[in-house]
Amino acid sequence: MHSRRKFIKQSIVGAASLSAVATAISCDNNSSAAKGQGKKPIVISTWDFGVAANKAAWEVLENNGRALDAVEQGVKVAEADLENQTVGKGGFPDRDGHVTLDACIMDELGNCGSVAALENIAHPISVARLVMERTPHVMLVGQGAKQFALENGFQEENLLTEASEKAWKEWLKEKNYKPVMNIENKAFATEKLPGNKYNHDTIGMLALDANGNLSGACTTSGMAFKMHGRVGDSPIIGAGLYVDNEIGGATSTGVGEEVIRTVGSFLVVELMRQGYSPEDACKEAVMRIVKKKPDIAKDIQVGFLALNKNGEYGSYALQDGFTFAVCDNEKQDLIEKGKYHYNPKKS
Ligand code: SD4
Repeated sequence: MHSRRKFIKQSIVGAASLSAVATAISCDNNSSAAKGQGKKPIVISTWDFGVAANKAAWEVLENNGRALDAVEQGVKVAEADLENQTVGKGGFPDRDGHVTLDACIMDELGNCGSVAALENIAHPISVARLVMERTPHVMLVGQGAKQFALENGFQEENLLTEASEKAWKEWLKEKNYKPVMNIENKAFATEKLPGNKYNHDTIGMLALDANGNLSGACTTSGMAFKMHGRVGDSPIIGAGLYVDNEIGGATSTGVGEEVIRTVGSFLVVELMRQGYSPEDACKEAVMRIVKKKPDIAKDIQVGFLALNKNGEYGSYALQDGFTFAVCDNEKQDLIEKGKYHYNPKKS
């Protein structure tokens, strides 16, 4: 790894109706939002906490490891982070007080595995990988997923931390279920939403390894205080994650119901197959949501992140505030503010 001197670079990119302010925080003085694209290996992941996750993935990638191992190791960092209250252990519970986790993983051969509404198991992504590798199925849910995890050596543990229990008890006082936009981006949340209630967040990660193979992983505790049994887009192959080793991969974050309705990540990959750049493909997927549900689109966040077979990446979100982290040979701590977003309130 090269020197970790940090700098902040801001560039204004003019783009007619779109807000186009790119902010990059990087260890590389020469990097910019565009430079370094097209390199391999590379790993990208959603939100600021992607930086720490990318580091773990990078350790695998820089040692010529497989993208599949990289994404599993990477997102496990977010799953283990108790301060992260929307992924893995420490996640917010549903409205009945259960922490239920969703995750999926997909490799370069089109193999995939998934778990949904999994309770008491700290690393759902690793269970999802075992579903892929050790069963004839793609998806296990609820009790069945837990039984499978226990049979395969995972330990049962309490995932509800004191902090998340406290937040849930606070929420019970009003029982107001309204997703807050960009709650994952702490700077944005602190500035724009003082006293906010964290209520949604996911890590989606895509990696291209030195051999040119792609894999992806996605893991979350889903919407905070959701109905018991609710499953979002994150564990659903094609919605929260999709990888086609000939073309590229995509993942999503935000209000999962809208992503499921449009089969968002599959759509992004198929658009890249048609020649769209990663960013344009993400934009088209976001606009599909806007076209179908303009009223809902005003009040929610959905962000897509995509990486193509050439190592080029891009994102597009419904609202301002989406960020993602990038790590390759040139930049290891990069956080990019999603450059482009649709802002329904302004149109
Ligand atoms: C879900 N998509 O469960 C997830 C939540 C999320 O940023 O991504 N929040 O719907």
